[in-house]
Amino acid sequence: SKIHSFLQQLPKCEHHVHLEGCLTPELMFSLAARNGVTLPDPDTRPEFSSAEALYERYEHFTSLDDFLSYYFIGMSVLKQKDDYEALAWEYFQKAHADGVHHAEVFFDPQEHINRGVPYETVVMGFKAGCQRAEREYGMTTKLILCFVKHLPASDASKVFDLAWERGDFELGGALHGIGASSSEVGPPKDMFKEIYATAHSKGVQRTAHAGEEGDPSYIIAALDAYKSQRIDHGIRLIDSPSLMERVVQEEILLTVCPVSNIKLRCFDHISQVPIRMFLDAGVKFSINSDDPAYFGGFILHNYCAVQEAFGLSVTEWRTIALNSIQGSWVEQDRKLEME
Ligand code: ES4
Ligand code: ZN
Repeated sequence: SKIHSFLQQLPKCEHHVHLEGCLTPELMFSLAARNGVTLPDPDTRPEFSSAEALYERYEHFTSLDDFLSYYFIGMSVLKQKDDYEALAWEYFQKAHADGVHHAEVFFDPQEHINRGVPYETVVMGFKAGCQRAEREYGMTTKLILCFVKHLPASDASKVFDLAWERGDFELGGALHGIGASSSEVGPPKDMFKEIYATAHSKGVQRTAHAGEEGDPSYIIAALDAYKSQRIDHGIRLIDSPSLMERVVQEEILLTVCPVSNIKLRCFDHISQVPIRMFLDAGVKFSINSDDPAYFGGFILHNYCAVQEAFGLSVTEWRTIALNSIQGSWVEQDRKLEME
């Protein structure tokens, strides 16, 4: 349709996609076979009997933690540098087809390290995928190291120190920032406070998942304890008008993932995602895919779902696209090129 092609052509930036969340059941089964990784037994877990059965199960996530239990099993098939490169490359091909010009992508090194995959293997593989996208598509890419809240903060510290000592956060290094993700309600809201303070003092860019399932106090913790420059999700801002005002004043970018919010039951329908409210209040946000292989669609699917529910004007779409360019962690020249 006409609007679909307008949204496809609009130069888009993606700020919230987990590379491990791009692992399709097809690639999962093929890597499991190749690497000799045992997935759950189909006799006791029938959803692991085929790609079709997994897709069917993905239609019925009950919560963030229910989804995460599949996400962390899925990524256990990743072993070799080539696996990481192939996964990233699959994502970039889809993103390019959807009209993404610049992508900032998350990955969870702690999980891979705990399974015995060296940090270097993970980063080198993902980086090779990024470089191929830059070479073949002229896309710009940034890798964001994500800490996971269900594992000890001391593990996260070790990964940060290792990355820092390798020079990965330096200009021209593999990494461009840090994030925090996985379970929200449960772990302490400020569990990575020391790491974020160190990152801040070293000039490392900072974002954090907050206000997805958790109340606005999680967003306050990300802003105050982490000095986070962006908030990933942030949808529970709808419960605190004063905090929403602060986010507007401080020009914090929210990376919103509408389809993810429906699949993980944060809202019943896309029309309840506060797109209209954020536009009217002047909250800056980008629209993103989160875990596209698990939620049934990449970034353009999210743009189209928002259009179907809200019927935004061309001007409003240009504002969203412009805010997402300006909120990107990329050089000024590149921003001007995309505008
Ligand atoms: C995630 Cl949707 C979501 N929320 C929090 N952490 C995550 N990791 C991967 N997807
Ligand atoms: Zn996420």
